[in-house]
Amino acid sequence: MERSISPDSVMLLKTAQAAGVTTAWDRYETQLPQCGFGETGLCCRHCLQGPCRIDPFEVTGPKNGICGASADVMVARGLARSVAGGTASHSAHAKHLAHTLLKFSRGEATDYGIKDQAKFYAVLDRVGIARNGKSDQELAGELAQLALDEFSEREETPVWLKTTVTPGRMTKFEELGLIPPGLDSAVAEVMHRTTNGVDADAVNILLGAIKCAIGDYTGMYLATDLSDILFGTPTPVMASANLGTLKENAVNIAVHGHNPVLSEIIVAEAMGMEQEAQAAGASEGINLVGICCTGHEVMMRHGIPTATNSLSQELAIVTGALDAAVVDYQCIMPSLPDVAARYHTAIITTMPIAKITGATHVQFEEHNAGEKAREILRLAIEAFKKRDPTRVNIPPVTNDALAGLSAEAIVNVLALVNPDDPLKPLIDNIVNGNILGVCLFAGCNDVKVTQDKTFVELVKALAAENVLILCTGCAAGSFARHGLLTPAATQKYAGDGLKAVLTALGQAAGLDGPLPLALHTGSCVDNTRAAGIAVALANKLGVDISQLPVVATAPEAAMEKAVSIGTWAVAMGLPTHVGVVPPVTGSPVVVEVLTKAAKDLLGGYFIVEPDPQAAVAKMVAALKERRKGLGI
Ligand code: NFS
Ligand code: SF4
Repeated sequence: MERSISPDSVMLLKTAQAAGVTTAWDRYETQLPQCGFGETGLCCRHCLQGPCRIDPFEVTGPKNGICGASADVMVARGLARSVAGGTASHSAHAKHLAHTLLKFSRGEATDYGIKDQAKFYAVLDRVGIARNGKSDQELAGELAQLALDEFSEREETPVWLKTTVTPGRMTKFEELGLIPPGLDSAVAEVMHRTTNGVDADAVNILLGAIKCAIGDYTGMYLATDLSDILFGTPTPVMASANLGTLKENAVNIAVHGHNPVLSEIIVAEAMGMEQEAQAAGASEGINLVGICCTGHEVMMRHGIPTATNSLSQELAIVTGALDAAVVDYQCIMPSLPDVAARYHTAIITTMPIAKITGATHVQFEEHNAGEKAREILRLAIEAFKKRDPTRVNIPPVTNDALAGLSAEAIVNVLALVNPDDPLKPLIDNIVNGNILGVCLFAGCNDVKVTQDKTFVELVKALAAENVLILCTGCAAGSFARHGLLTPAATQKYAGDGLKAVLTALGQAAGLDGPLPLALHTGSCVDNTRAAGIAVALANKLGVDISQLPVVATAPEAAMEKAVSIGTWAVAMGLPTHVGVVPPVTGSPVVVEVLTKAAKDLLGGYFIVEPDPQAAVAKMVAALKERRKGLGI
């Protein structure tokens, strides 16, 4: 199998091989063949009597675990725990922002502030905090406290859930008992009910997983709100992508991970340290680039280039030009210090819960954020001095990438066409068929499939069918690397109807050409921005999200976070495609519930389809079915 179709990855994989550097792709090969029990979800280690495994064919091997768990129960429990893992990650990210806001309100985090007052007030209004002449600092404290209350068990529906979904969804969630008891409680409940001897009904376990995923949605919405308040709501910005954004004559620093609490301060402090970098011999000063979602956070807000994605993060080091990778948490390969040991790159961990043996740890805290950021930047400059120029091998590949299309930014562009009723142009074009429907691209790259191949094939085919594309996280990174976040891509690949709409919007926005083929709406936690647009459309039309011609896809999903997002997309009522088969095929009941019964229950359901052409056909059919339901 081809490892990647991303030209910079392809080139650096050869470099890595020649240098004897091992990457995720090599390690994947050492794992083959992967265990069939695990692949089908039929292994369990939830108690010390295990590991237990079940014969997927139930021929000669065991039909049950030692405790009696059936294949259906084992698979459902495993999937539920993945959802809990994803939810815990997003929720921790959200909680971190709430703590930052709280510290700001107490005057303990002076490097932070309210960057976007309009969004701050809009969120206060939405969550029901009256301003009553209180200072922003006081209000920030109240908002942070309300946010933190969302995490613990309480009797009320989480505020960020009930104020952000359609009335129809809320009724549905209430009827089905799917209101999470609190965001951390939702995770704890899944861990409890999936331990030995608790929930032994696969359907009930899956409902528990869906409830937890709705908690995941809630935490993600909260995270995006607080990020926008603290760091600004993104507006359209021209940036660039690929590993060619590293510069030979600069101190190259990658911010990598997820939370803008750290990366925003690094961005702010880097400006003041240009001279130090130049004094060290870097004529172009400091060059910041992003990897993974923290990269998208700073790309959306500052136009910082996105260098690469999770799967190919090691290759940034293999350029020989990366002086430091500053990481916070999530999707950071434990292998980074091993690869870096072959070069001069400093791997700098910053979070107490995310240290890596062999890395340099600089504990980052909000109360001395600026000082710590400068310390980190100095480590990068020191590392630059050790760079071996003969090993620098930056692939000559860069692409333009328009980013910054938050929900607010999209509405602002639409308002240029119709100031009184911004959503109307979008609705009109969906009704008249210029736009067949909307597809949200999300999720990771996965070493099991050729990097970017499914992403690129799907987006081109869907755009040709006049599907409006939104994208986030590694999906957006993939499109950026292939020049698909550009007006030129719209000219080349969009169907006539979609092209006309994107051109009209591009002109209204004062662009030279159309809006990009895919609208970059943010990092993975920002998937709720797309949900927000869908909710606004549904509310305006007086229907539920489950009736809208909107689908989601994670064609190369890898992480637990992608599983929890996919699950809440289904809960929100979206047909949700996954291109990598999740470990559920060992259970006929789980497969049936996720791909069929969910449709009757929630309107959303999973479409598992590794073949890109077949996946496009299924997503287009789902959009057409929805259009028919609406009579358009
Ligand atoms: Ni999302 Fe962002 Fe990427 Fe996957 Fe990881 S970086 S949070 S989980 S790999 S899309
Ligand atoms: Fe085996 Fe049951 Fe223990 Fe899982 S919980 S390891 S199936 S005995």
